[in-house]
Amino acid sequence: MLVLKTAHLKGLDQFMAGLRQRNPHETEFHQAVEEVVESVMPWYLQHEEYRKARILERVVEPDRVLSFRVTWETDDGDIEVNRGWRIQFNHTLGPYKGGLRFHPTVDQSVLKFLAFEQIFKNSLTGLPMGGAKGGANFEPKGRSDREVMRFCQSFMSELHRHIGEDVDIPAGDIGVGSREISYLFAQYMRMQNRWAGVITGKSLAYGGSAVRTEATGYGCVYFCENMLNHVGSSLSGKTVAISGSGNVAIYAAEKALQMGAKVVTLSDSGGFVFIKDGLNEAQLKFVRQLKEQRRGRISEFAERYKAVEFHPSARPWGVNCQIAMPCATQNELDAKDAKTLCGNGVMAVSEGANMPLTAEAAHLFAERKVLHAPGKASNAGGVAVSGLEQSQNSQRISWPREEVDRRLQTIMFEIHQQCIQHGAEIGHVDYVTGANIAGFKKVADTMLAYGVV
Ligand code: NDP
Ligand code: 2IT
Repeated sequence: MLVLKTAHLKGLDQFMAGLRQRNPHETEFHQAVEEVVESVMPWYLQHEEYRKARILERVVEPDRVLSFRVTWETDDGDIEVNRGWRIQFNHTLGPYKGGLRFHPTVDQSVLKFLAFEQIFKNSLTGLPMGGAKGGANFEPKGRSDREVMRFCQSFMSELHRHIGEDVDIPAGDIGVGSREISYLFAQYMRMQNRWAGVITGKSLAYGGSAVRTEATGYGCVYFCENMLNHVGSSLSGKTVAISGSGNVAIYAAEKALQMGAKVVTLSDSGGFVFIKDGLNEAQLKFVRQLKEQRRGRISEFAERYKAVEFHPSARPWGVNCQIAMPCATQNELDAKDAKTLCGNGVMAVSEGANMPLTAEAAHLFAERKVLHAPGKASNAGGVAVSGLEQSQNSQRISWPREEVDRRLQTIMFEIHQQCIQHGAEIGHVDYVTGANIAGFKKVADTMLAYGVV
């Protein structure tokens, strides 16, 4: 585990005090920065060239923060006003790239944390992509398709002037799936009068990539399998607790089943379901239709199957499992949950969501030497296949499913190798440190090469 010496702690404290002062109230952003900086500080302080160039100070300052009003009309003719953002954080390694999130909890702090994480995640994929994120404090739940369409059209009426296939390429995230991507893309074409590979996560019919829908969940499972293989184990026969039941959770569950694991939980903001005998194919199909087509609640899954228990207003981390995959949202697994999981003998935690662990939970897993993959490594499969979608769009071709899946597996394997290279300790791999240093180093070296910009 990472042990910080006095000089490192002093450096970290000073740095974080300045960051907090410059960005008051942005607690999620502080948390994401601190996780990266505490990992890289010992290594950073050994490299005078980075210190002299003030790489850390520069990399935590976004290139630009765009904030705009989104006005739209409900089916009843009422006028609604939301706030939209695009944070173009860092384009050192390529055009800005990152998803859009529509959720009532979205604010500047949440999007800055996500865009900051995205810089290093995208760096780890090895593809030429900078870091960005955007979204709105819009609640799509309970809205009709037409309301969501009008919201997306209004959102894109402003966003279109800030993005482009070689400038900034958004994609989906929480609350932004295939329906929203289609509305957003159509409005971009209408405003610009041209087709461009300016959004990823498109449907196959109009330029999407095979496996993009599945990529984040599949990638999270591939990464977990790499961690387990490295210690002479595998997912086959293991009990897995998954949170969430959206895009990432569903395809993590599907791949885990294919690899012979037993998936015992799924959840949504209403609670979690416990599937004692393990999720089967028919049940997974039911959940997929429930969530993707009917936009229903996970409690309806328990209503349909007698053997499935619903636990309202609770999180799944109390169940017995060897593997945990948090795939819902940030800070959804705290120190108490981490203790419970350790008490139940958890071996590995593979993050499908972005920053799903509180800092205390992450520290606890590090102390107990649990294999813990941070999202910037284990959920990078989604943006990686987005990068592959861009490549296919540029060439005006579509690769077959097998080809994209093979490339995804290779990318996840190579991210795992980079984590080992920078995070190996005697008898253990610190994946958080490994991912942070590997992701950071490439950005820092390129910033040095660019000079003072
Ligand atoms: P979806 O909108 O498809 O699903 C989100 C899931 O998380 C739903 O089950 C939702 O429940 C639950 N959830 C969301 N917010 C909360 C909350 N505040 N409390 C409890 N449950 C919540 O999103 P995705 O599956 O795409 O995203 C899930 C996570 O994965 C996010 O952290 C995202 O940033 C990350 N991610 C996504 C990628 C992608 O390609 N989509 C790529 C990499 C990371 P409910 O429906 O009740 O709100
Ligand atoms: O958090 C993420 O990596 C995503 N939401 C996917 C971003 C993308 O551009 O595909």
